[in-house]
Amino acid sequence: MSRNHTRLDAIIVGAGFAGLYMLHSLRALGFSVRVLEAGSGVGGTWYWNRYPGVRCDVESIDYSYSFDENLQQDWQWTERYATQPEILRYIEHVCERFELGRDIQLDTRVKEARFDEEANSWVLHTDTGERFEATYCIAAVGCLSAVNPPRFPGLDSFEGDTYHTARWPHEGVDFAGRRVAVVGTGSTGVQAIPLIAEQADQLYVFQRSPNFSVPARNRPLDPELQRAIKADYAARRQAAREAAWGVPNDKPPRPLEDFNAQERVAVCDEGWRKGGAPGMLRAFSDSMTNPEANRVVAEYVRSKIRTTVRDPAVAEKLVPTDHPLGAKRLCVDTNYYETFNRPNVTLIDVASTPIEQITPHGIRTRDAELSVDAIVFALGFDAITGALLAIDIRGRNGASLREKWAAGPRTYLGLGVAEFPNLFTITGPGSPSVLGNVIVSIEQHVEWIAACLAYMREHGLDRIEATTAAQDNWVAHVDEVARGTLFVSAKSWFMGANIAGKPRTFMPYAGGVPTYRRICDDVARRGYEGFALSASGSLAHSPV
Ligand code: NA7
Repeated sequence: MSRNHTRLDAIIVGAGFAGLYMLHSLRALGFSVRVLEAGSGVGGTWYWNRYPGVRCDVESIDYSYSFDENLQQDWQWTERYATQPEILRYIEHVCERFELGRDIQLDTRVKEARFDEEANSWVLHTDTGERFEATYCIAAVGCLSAVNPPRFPGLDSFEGDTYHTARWPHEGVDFAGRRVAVVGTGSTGVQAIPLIAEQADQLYVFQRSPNFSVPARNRPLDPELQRAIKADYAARRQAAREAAWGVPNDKPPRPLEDFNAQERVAVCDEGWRKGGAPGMLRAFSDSMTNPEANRVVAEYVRSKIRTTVRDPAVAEKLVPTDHPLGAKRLCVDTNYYETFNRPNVTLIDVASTPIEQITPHGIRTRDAELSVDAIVFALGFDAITGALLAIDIRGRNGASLREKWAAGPRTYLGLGVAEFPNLFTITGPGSPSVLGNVIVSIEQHVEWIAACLAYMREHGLDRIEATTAAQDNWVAHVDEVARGTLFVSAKSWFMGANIAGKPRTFMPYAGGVPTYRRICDDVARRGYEGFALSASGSLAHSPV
């Protein structure tokens, strides 16, 4: 059989953390699988994002696979928060260690996926002109992989260099002696700006809205600490699975009302000193549900910005006032606010002086034209649904996923979609996904899907589809849970608010990772309740 006419058990789209573990799991169960990956290497978001300062904002000891004891014992992380090159080395190591490469086809972008009811299979067409067929299609396309491109008028006329942080040149960029603009101050901009400022002659930071950022307090990972964690890694992993956002708690947070005014400051001080997002986000157990608890933490961070940035006018522009802390993903930085004390850094408030035009020599705002040699766009992603909807996905009776989701994504558990049989999404909308440590969520989804396919095979079944009723209930539940939190009060990418025309709906499941896991496990235990399972009668296809 030629490789482009192979009928497989499953095709996985994407070779990031999710796709790789899915491949490993299904292969171990004896399924025939192939991964199709658009990039020229594995790693997903860690393959594409190579901008200066890029590192994970979850501690490396937790942001890694837990499925293999030898792997987690052997791999040595060097820093508290791993850099992109280190994470990519880790992913490549996993690939080699489990010999995943032979089932991965790189440089292959899936353009179209169509469910053939009669054959009970997904037929995928790629930009390489190939056609693939499989009983199951598993989308492991990533929540942060569809780039939000710059759409400024005049962009094409710019005579200098432009870069998007999520499509960074592999050979790196030298900004020495150059005048540089960075547009965007989300997690990416916040990581890149301090390093670009150190190199560039002059740096202009174009900020549309300020974000909260907390110090990472990154440092080399103490070998003793790493040894101690590894001595009982299983316990740490279990603690991560049981923590609301997939990151183990040092101690369970308590609600604001448990503390007097002085103690509240001490709790914030402790989080700030420790560094990283969890210390501030979970300063109080009700930080994301009680506006007053959130205000206490937000006010604390605002005061830190004001004391760090020497020019009060600049400080005020950097202080976020339009959203609760954490309602937009909390940034984690190294010297971000300090960077605005440098003489070669200027903050441009795009909210009051919007970018009107990119000119051949720079950027013109309503107030001025700034000449620059390079523009770095750190504009983020069409998050959570963008990469999936970039594929023309057609389910039963030609149903189009784009059309079905025109008013916002609708899934059952973020795993399945009604009218799209045998399609699974890893960390899809309606699952906790990006709210916390995504690796914990990925592992949970992969293990659930693998167990589901094994169950189906065991029971002579080969078709699974979420029922519309189960999906409707889940969508309503996801919405209801979100409305009980402060997440819905920010114009965030969680809400689709960063992309013009995208429906505004809170996409992740905010009920916490352990609750969600329990629900998924219960669904499986009850024979995949909410899914319709059947045998198509076409089980006897030829093995590959
Ligand atoms: P984000 O968090 O979406 O940040 C994008 C930034 O770009 C943000 O400051 C935006 O301002 C800004 N932006 C977007 N469009 C424009 C236009 N047209 N003009 C000016 N500024 C603009 O993406 P990141 O890549 O930083 O981070 C994404 C996630 O990756 C992060 O949360 C981590 O989980 C990893 P806005 O705030 O929308 O006003």
